[in-house]
Amino acid sequence: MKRDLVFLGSLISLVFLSLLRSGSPQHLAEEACSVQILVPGLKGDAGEKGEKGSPGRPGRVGPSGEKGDMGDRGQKGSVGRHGKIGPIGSKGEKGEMGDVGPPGPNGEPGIPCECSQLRKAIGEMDNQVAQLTTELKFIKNALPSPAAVAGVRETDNKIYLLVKEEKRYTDAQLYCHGRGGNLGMPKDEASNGLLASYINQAGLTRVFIGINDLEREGTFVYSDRSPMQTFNKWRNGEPNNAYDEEDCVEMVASGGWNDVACHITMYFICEFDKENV
Ligand code: GN1
Ligand code: CA
Ligand code: CA
Repeated sequence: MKRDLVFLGSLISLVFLSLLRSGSPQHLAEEACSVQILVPGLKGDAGEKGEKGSPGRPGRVGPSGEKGDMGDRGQKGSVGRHGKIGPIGSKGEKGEMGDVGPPGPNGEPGIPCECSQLRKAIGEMDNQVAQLTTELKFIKNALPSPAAVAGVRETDNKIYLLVKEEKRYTDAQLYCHGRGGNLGMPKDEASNGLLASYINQAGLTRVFIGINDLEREGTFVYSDRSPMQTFNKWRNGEPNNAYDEEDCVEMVASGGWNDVACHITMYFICEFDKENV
């Protein structure tokens, strides 16, 4: 601003001076009056020192300082807040079976079946079983069968059959074997007593039983080839292999055993395992 004023002043001075040189004095005087006070006055003397000004504005922010040394380690903080719940863990092993629960409620009533035919068939079968039972009882206890069967005797696991047909030992054994059994083989006191009773009740004195020493003289075996055990019912003095030809065995009414010739004929007793019948 100040510079602009100085420039304006100088310009006016130049105009004034050029007018002074080119015009007449009279004309000059008129022109000088028309310019008047457009030119500033001369610079005054320096004034007295002013009072101290108010504080200036804050300076600009200086550059960042250098990084200082690391401070001492702070004190341990207080316990933090409870953390978030972690992710779901893996599946555990199968547990043991629990106790049996209480019984459930009763089910809905079933649909009535059309069982009349079934019931009828069952009824008929019941009748047949009853009839057969009666007939079997009759055969067992009253009449001899066409095969001259005089009833049977049973233990828990055996059936004994007295066959009133006179046969040689080997034929008697074949007869029993052909029906799935053997000649009777008393192997203990109980079965021996049962056979003796059977013979007595039939009014007989002797029958073939399944014991022989056909293969080796003096070595008696059962007809199923099983060896003699400690149990035996030899009569006194038996076996004596009389006439040097006695390789088969009979049971007499007392239940005692005697070796006899195999070629003679007599009645015999077969035995059957119940599980094979
Ligand atoms: C004798 O006595 P008896 O017939 O019942 C014999 C038996 C013979 C049998 C041959 C004690 O018996 O050993 O096997 O004849 N008994 C005696 O028929 O010698
Ligand atoms: Ca003999
Ligand atoms: Ca004898």
